Amino acid sequence: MKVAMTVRKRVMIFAVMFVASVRQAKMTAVTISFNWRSSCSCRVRIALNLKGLDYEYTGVNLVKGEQNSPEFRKLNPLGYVPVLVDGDVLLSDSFAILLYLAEKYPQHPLLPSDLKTKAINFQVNFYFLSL
Ligand SMILES: N[C@@H](CCC(=O)N[C@@H](CS)C(=O)NCC(=O)O)C(=O)O
Repeated sequence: MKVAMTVRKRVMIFAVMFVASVRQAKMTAVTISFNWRSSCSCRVRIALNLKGLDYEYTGVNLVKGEQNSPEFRKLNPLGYVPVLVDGDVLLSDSFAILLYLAEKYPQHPLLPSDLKTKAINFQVNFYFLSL
């Protein structure tokens, strides 16, 4: 019962953050290719919005298999969203993108400055990525 409540709470938090990120979407130099159902894509968009960065996004319809198109495979040969293009930087993998954004755009930090707390944050991230 306690576990079910925790999952429900996590889903609610995720839903609220997703709605907030969609509402704040703007146009700019940073481009992200994503799918609206992809949680990996959503967390990158949440980070872009938390940092107040303008960005342009391109939808990739995973159900229609657009991730397998030759055009998209040029961006990510593995065929996964999200993909971020920032100038001459082309990155895939949401965590790599988050770490890049954290360092390139230091405003509104995504990570705590305290090393111990930051390490715990990495631990939680890697744990969920390995599920
Ligand atoms: N480790 C990658 C995983 C990316 C990933 O699994 N993306 C899924 C959507 S959540 C995808 O693009 N799947 C393509 C497919 O299923 O063909 C990340 O964090 O970005």
